[in-house]
Amino acid sequence: MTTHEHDLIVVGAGFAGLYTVIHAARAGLDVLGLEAGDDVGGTWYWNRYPGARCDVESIDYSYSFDDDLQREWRWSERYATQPEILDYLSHVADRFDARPHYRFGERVVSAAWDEPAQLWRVRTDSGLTACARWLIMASGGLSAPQLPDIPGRDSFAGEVLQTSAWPDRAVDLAGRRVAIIGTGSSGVQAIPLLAEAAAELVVYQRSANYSVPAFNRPIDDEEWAHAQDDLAHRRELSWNGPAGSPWTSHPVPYAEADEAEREAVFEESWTRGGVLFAKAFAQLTVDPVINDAARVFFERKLAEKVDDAGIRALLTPRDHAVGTKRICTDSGYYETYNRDHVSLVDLRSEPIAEVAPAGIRTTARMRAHDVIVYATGFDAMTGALTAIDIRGRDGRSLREDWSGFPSTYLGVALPGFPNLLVLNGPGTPSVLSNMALSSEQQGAFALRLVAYCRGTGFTSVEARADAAAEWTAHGLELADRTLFGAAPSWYTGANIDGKARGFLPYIGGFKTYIDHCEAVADADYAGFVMGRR
Ligand code: NA7
Repeated sequence: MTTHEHDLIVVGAGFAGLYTVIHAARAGLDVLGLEAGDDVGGTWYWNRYPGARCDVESIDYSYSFDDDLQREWRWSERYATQPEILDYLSHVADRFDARPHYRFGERVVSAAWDEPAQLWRVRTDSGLTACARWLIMASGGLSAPQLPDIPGRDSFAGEVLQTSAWPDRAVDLAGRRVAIIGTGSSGVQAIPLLAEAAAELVVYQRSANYSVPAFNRPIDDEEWAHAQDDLAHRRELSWNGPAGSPWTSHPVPYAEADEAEREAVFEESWTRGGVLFAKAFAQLTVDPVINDAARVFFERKLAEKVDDAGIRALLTPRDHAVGTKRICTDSGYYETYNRDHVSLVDLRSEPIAEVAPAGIRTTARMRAHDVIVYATGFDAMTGALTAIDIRGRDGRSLREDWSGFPSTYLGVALPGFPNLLVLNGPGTPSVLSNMALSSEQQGAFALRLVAYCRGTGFTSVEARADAAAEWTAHGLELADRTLFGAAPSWYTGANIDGKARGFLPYIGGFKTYIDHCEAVADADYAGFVMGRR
């Protein structure tokens, strides 16, 4: 039996996949979407833990491609919750009739390039097979969860929960002794709500992070009306900015500002909330002097929030400069440690020895728990792709290629893998940017390349190895000029044992990156090799 041949297979139904499927269908392509979840949403489908919210403002963290869509969807809060974002993506899927193109509950396990047929042959965990001329991986940068390999992990007799695979049902923590491992963005968002619900909460912290309050609030009608009037301008700033959002750093360089101005800038940036604190001054994540001033400011704020000096010391980041791990955006995180039933375990001084049926044993003592929550992060940017057996030309394995540092051209194309396009992959600025706009840019770039090849009669296209090497070296060189490389973060692969180290995202800025992509496309895809069969 011959398998139906699609023009395009898109893997993933998050922001990037959904955009791409909608626009491929609009362009008249026969597109098949494959998604492991049972519905659209991507990150926002899986990460249903209490407190899950986006750390980019809701007005910015939404598609810009359709003006009616922008105007009809009314965000209720400054930072949208996971359920609201999931509702939004579901609305988008309905509005643009995306679901009929998808097969849900299909996790792709392998994909192989068939050179004679000029097709990708894809298989899922249910045994479904499909083929298409083009394969677009929109499988997410933070979608391969990592569970730490702790001795006895599976022996725990109580309930095990994971922020990145939170059950789609009410979880009743009343009267229960809860442990949480991990204090990144997910842990920091969940901890205040877990503390609210549980009889006791023990937080197991390996590294302290910088967290800045969200100053979240409902968007009232006046603010909404103003944002609507300003939307075109706001979008223009976002598309032309360094991070896909309308906010920029203070225009006066730190060195030229006096003490009072510096203080005012940090204060204003702090009260604007969240990740933007890392952008208070340009060069904050480049110049150690500015960074240290931000650290001092942060530590003063921390002192106002946490009563106990010992806990405060443990909550003070020691292993990285401000903003070089993603700043967490919280609602009442530090204040939670003032509650009597919440305690903090410092894994630097007492590492976990084992998980036992009754709880967690550190090198210092045993603590009994009814529930353990893992908020231990992801094999970021590469993990979703290396989980799949992807074979390019002559059986070349992506997994083997990426056992070293991934070489990509513009983050989108890989030498040796014709007609495979990766969205928001390593070598793109996506995880440092507003993922909604980034996903539009990535999807549009990929579809433009597909249209170019179809229009010119090329049946294959792939990145030249030298172009990929040059792009990758350029990205690493830019990162070397910043303080990011020294931080043991998921940006550098440091959170995964044995992963090749190196700064994975492109740090040159969102607009600069778009300009690179446009220049390449305008030059008939310089750096790509086209083929015809
Ligand atoms: P993160 O930011 O990678 O945080 C994971 C946390 O889990 C972090 O505190 C880790 O400590 C901790 N962790 C990981 N492995 C272990 C082990 N073995 N023992 C103890 N603690 C561990 O993931 P998130 O889900 O919170 O956020 C990911 C991104 O999503 C975030 O940056 C936003 O962009 C949205 P570590 O710091 O490595 O010492």
